[in-house]
Amino acid sequence: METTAVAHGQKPALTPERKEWYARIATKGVAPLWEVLNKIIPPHPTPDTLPVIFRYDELRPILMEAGRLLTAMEAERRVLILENPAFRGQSKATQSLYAGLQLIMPGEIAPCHRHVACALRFVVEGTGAYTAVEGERTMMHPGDFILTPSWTYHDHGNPGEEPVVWMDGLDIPIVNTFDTSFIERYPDEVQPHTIPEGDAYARYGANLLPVDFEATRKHSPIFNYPYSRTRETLDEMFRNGMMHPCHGVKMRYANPANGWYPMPTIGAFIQLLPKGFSGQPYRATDSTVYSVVEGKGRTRIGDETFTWKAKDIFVVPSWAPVTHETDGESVLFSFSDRPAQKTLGLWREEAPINL
Ligand code: GTQ
Repeated sequence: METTAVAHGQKPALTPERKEWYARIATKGVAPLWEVLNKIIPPHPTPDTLPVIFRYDELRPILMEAGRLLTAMEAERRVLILENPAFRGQSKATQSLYAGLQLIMPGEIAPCHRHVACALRFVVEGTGAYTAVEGERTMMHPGDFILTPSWTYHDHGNPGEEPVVWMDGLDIPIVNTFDTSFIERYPDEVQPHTIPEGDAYARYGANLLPVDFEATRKHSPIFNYPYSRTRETLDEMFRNGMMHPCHGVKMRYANPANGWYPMPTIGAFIQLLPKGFSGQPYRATDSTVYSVVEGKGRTRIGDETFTWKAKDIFVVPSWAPVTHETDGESVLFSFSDRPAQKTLGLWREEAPINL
């Protein structure tokens, strides 16, 4: 038999004899690992996810047209899916996460349902709408971070006077990877409003827990993390000198019952970048969706630079070097599958990158 000396990690040469054998065994439904080993187990992540920016100035008029085209009731959810160009038609912002921009017009409701996929909402524009989760309503304000945990009944409504828009983040691709998706419609359009507004936040959001509380669920008992509180924290941490060379002042949203992320599959973050910030490059294995809350700046992702302003949304793929710069003081919200990766022992980061 003919053999050739090959460097470790190189594919064996494709001889006519081998080629003939590969073709023959393919008919039996098997394939040689050595032809694909480097592709399926690459030396570092080679994500299909592409860096991309969605400019709100371009999307807002389209979203408002959708507001005239059909009702929230007809649509069930009136959402523009933010498609990663690498996954056209697959409803993915990254390999593992879905993102969308949802609109609810004054007087509308989006009917009640529950699904295995969990959702987060990050409010982009408008006030006067609410989300209800398991009997409690919360009014939505720009910058609020709201949870819809797995299999919890939820509906949205807008008794106010302005259109309200938020970014949805769901773990749909993760749930579908496991083939574990279910959805159930509530018998009525709106679920009964049985718990006073603000109850969850009062109960779990003040560094107190009810005396007999036990953390039996996988998600946070808080379902609205209001921007007013988050923003104060960022300011105070900045005044107190918190400053990471890559991230500025960066905090993660926490589940107060166990210190972990708010939901088991999706983690969320908020960071303040001061005026004139020029960060060091950073990378991590969790592809991340960013929503610009305030300010103006630029983010370099791999070899590309994206200029952003408030309400824009951009995507950073796994392991791509990312560097932020600002013109004015800026705040970035972001979400990723980091808790899922950490739970499975997969997550890695490099900060700053040793180039
Ligand atoms: O608000 O329940 O963007 O079920 C996609 C699926 C939002 C929602 C989405 C959903 C929802």
